[in-house]
Amino acid sequence: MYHIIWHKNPDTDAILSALVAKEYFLAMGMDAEAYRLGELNKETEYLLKVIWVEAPQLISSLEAGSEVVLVDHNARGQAIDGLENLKVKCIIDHHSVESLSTSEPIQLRFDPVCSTCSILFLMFAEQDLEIPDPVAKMILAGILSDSLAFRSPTTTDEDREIAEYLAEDLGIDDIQAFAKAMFDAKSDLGDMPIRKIVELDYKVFTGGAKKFGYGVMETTNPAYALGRKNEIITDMRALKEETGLDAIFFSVVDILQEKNTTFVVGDIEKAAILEAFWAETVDMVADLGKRLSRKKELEPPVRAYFEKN
Ligand SMILES: [Mn+2]
Repeated sequence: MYHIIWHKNPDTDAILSALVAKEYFLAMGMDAEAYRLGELNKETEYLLKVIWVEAPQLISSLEAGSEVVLVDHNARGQAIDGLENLKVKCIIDHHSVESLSTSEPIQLRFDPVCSTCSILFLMFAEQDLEIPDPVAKMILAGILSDSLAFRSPTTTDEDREIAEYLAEDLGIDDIQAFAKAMFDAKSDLGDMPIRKIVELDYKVFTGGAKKFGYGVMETTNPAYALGRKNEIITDMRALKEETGLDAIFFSVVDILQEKNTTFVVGDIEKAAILEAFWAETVDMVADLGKRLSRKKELEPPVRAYFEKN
């Protein structure tokens, strides 16, 4: 039985791609179940409600020797604890590969598309499998979420074609309106505790000998984060200290205006931001212009900086 799991701090694409992968493996005649390793974000919660899909069972670990499929990640640091005791059977992902070693031959499916959901669409299509409506909706939502409705430079023509094909099939006339409702759900944070905000979409990376955390808040309401700037910065410093990081970053990405405002907590971060993006920090804030994608535009220059410094 395949246990399909995603990374820690999962985003919508991670969760939906796990649910879609489960349907794929079931359609292929295998036994599969999707599991969740953490809490759902507001966008995903909204989508599961709209699509009428149940959230997967919450787990924190799996029995040693369990067969697992990793979706939307491949780095050990982002995977479930105890991965070394599990049997990885398959990885379906669209992120860069830092290092990958397995003791047994496995199935790998990587494509440089905007979302893992796009890859799963291709897998369904290649096998001539029918895609039920809820699955089509999950794939569409995964694409729109990861690509910020085609605004992110990670978007390829293929992603756009898949999304348009699915939307037409589902009778969704206005893709942007469908996406806007998702983004608004994601932006509605209320009085969420500050640590949850910092870790909303947060990953830890390695550059040379340095470890850095990078959180992103994609939102249609940037004023919310800017209004809680001091609290967020205080908590980023605490998180950096608690987890022994060399640096920590947090970008507020205004989806609709396509604008990146990044919080800069100290001198190391300030130097990194200056050299990686040629951006000055004023009052602990740097304007990173139209950079929307952590994967393509934010993390690589910062990693390159730390590889040299
Ligand atoms: Mn993804």
